[in-house]
Amino acid sequence: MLIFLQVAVLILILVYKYSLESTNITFYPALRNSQDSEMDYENKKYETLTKYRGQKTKYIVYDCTKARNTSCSGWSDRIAGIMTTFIISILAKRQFLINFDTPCLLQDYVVPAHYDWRYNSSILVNRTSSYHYLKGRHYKKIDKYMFGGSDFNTYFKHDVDFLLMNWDFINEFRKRPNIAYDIPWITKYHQVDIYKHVYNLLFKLSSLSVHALNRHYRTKRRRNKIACAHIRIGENPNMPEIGTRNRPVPSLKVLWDYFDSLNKNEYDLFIASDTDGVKTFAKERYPENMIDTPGKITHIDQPYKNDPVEGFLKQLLDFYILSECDILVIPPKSGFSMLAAFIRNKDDGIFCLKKEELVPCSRYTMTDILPEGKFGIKLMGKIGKQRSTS
Ligand SMILES: Nc1nc2c(ncn2[C@@H]2O[C@H](COP(=O)(O)OP(=O)(O)O)[C@@H](O)[C@H]2O)c(=O)[nH]1
Ligand SMILES: [Mg+2]
Repeated sequence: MLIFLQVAVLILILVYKYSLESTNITFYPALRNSQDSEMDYENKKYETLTKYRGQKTKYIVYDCTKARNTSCSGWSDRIAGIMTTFIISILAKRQFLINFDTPCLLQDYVVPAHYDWRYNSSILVNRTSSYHYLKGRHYKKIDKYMFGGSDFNTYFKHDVDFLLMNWDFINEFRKRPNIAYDIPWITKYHQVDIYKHVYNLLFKLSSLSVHALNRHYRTKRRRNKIACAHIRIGENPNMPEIGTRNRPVPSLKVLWDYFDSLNKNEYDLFIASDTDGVKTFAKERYPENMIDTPGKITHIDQPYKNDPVEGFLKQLLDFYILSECDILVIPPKSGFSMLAAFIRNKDDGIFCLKKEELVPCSRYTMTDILPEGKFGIKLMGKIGKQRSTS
């Protein structure tokens, strides 16, 4: 029994070490001097890693919990907030954790892939803590620490600092003084590759989600390829969002014309939408080819009469299916499918739905073609006002 345990622990350590080394992204800041040889640098990296791991008794926690009774917004807001919090934790040299239990516990649906981010309230014993609401325009409370180079630990004064954010700032972090020393990978990689890498470093589907994806998607596939579109209409009877920003209602004629032109023996079709009507129309038009996910369309942050847990699984399945499509059409001003495109394995095969046009784009050009939203040009509400950024 003892030998079995020792072998299991050894395997776990090797897997963890391999997962850290096999990632191009350095977890912890490696303090490189210009005179350092590659070898000095590698040694320093190793020392830094060991030192921080041993000393990290302070924490930065992405916090989206029922207990705070505040809105965390939709899936891509949450992942953008997690990414920003992850970067802040590295700059503040603190351990990064996620506390996410609304509308359900995150780890029931996605589990740690290569880094254990699960928060447990036992860390609060004998530690001080505070909560920082930094959603939307409230990020301005810490912009001098994020981009101006001030030391985060003069703002985060407690042992455990909980934060809620929902915007992406990768392109802004690049402008921070010394960022090339603090987090070299931020200066080297494209925003979309950083998302893909960090997302896969943090998350993989839980067995519950894998089971659901197999049952409702993989076993339903009939053809070699799949063409998908995400259609986000905004305020509508399925999702009566409060205070949502205006979304241009896209003309879907170009989409249906394009789907009409695809070889139906070659392609399955999938429409993810916040609106039943769009999906019903597609099912009637392509009855043999359409795939769907079960459950009611629901905003995970504003479920109204719907079951939020069912709604959470539905949007997660929609998100993962969108991330696997051979062809993916994304709408303007929605982070949901843009994030799915960030983490997809193919760079091309994307179309940006812009006004009356389907503009061919790629993982690397889509944020230029559809710049408005949390991953690009942010739509500012007034600070202090509870404006939803759902
Ligand atoms: N099931 C499902 N839910 C969606 C879809 N589009 C939006 N939603 C819901 O609306 C939320 C909006 O999320 P978010 O990722 O913030 O995208 P954005 O508000 O469009 O930028 C998601 O978390 C879902 O709850 C969709 O295609 N399918
Ligand atoms: Mg949103």
